[in-house]
Amino acid sequence: MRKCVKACKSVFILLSVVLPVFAGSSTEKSKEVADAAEAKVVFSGNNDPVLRRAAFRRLIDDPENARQTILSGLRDGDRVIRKRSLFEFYIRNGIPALPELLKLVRDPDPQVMDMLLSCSKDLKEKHHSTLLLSAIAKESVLDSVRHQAGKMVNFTFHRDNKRLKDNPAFDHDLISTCLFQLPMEGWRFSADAAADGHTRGYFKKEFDDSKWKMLKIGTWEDQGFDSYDGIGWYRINFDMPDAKACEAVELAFEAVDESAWVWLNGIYIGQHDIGTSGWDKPFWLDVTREIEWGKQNVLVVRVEDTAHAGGIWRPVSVELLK
Ligand SMILES: [Ca+2]
Repeated sequence: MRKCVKACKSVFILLSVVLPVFAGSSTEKSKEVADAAEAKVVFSGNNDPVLRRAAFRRLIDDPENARQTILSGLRDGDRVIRKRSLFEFYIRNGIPALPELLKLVRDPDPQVMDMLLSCSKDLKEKHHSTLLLSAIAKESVLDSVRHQAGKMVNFTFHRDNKRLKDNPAFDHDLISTCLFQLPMEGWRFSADAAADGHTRGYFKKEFDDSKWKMLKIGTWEDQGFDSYDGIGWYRINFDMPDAKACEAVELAFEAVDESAWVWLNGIYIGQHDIGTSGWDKPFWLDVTREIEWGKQNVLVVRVEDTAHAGGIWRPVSVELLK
């Protein structure tokens, strides 16, 4: 238990910042419950929330009553008691708390969910953390919490994609020759409201997208996803001709509303992630090493839209630089 308390110190520091309410206002502090027997009666039968919280505090300090009080506190009608119970339960049980934590993912109170998200981040076993965050991302009744949890589920893709024109060692003039524009239709698409598609391997070359919807280049609002803000994944296969002489190959995106993360043939290429202002800005990603000449290539784009229209709404091309 001492180990666990130590391990959870960071959570405690965090929670002591976000939880001043439970330290008790001066009014609450003045209402203390003298002994455990009285506290039990108050906790189970009194309607005054201040008195009940005082009784709850008294009981969780009592070794004989702590465990049962915390367990029942996890389902208490008072959100302050639920929140504190969640914290105490996690502090006292560590990873074995996971099954109980999973039962709380549909709690309607934002502060309880903030606490649960904090606990998720602190779980030492990565796959436990992923499990809990995925459950929150899927099941929370609060939109913002679902979104936040989804973002936290191990999304670590980032790459500084250096274009040839920005390489100081390359001092020739480059001419961009559009090799070809990718099809305007026939993109496979899946909304990803839980924002956990990356944990399902949506970016993998061999991923089976045959059940995904078929979308055209254009906003997803115009194609059956009216008012959808969040993550959406696009996949398309395209054939490359046999190798042509060139200095570099780039993917040219005329506009994605509003952020994009890109994989080619299962390899992470780079991102266009400058926030809402990115919705109409063109961007280019070098794929000289990843493109497969004379073969079918698989392009995957994860799009995040936070407001208004969203999606790959302007053409995408493969460009050769000479
Ligand atoms: Ca938008």
